[in-house]
Amino acid sequence: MTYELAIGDRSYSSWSLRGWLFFEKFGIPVKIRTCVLYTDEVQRLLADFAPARLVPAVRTPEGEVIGESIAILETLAERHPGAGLWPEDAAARIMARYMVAEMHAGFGALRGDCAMNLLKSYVDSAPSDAVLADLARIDLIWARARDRFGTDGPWLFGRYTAADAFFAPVATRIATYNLPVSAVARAYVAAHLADPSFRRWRAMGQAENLVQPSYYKPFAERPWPGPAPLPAEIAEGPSVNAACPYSGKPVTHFLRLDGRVWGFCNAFCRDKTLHDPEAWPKFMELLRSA
Ligand SMILES: N[C@@H](CCC(=O)N[C@@H](CS)C(=O)NCC(=O)O)C(=O)O
Repeated sequence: MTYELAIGDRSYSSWSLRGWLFFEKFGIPVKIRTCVLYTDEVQRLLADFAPARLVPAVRTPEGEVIGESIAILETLAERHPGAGLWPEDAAARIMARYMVAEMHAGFGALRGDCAMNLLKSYVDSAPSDAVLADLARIDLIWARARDRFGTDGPWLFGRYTAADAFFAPVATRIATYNLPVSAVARAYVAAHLADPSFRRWRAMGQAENLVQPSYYKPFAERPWPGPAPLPAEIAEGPSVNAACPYSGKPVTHFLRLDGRVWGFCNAFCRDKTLHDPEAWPKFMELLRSA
């Protein structure tokens, strides 16, 4: 038995991203269960996580259910004290908890006006004064954490902590809505976009290929502001490899990269790789060794 984590669409569900990062970044094994937001799937999935009414929701190996991302974080931190979800330093931990709580309760204008959408990036999103005020506050608390505790790494407290997981969807909003922030904040946003775990999440969202019209805005678009993926395309077999790099099962779905064809055991594994090959260590190992 392991943890189970209920999430929504990876391209749009900012709270699901936070919940997933708690497991992914801190090496806690988890089984992911997905639903499509704004469909019957949400309540069908959450029936197994009663009384949770939103994603993310977690079921512990013993069967206890946790909703609310901040409660999920505190429970994981208590149960996995060596995983490093919070900073080791007591003063840094106070600041991290403060920032996470403020994020959980606040920044309503930014969250409301700039819904997370990892499939789009805009030239100019004409932010309101309320959004600009949220950004000024975010800039201030990010700078305070970075100046005081974050000098030995790219993250708020140096190494990656749960506070970074909490602000990951804010970083994506700043990037995709091209919002004005300081140079220090821009560097922190770039660290999120380049993070391999985040890149895997985004590639899986692209593979899900779901459209939630209310998350699309009528602004001029620009290319994705994060690292450009290696150029792969869907192809026909046969492939260099007979076994899927992820499952070891026989290959049935194919892509072309570097002039060669590579196989996977299902469409989702092919497509998540297609969208960002470099984000997948097992695939890159195969590519380099073949
Ligand atoms: N306060 C919650 C927010 C969770 C939340 O708003 N989840 C959204 C998706 S990002 C949801 O479940 N929406 C489904 C619905 O409203 O039916 C948390 O911290 O986890």
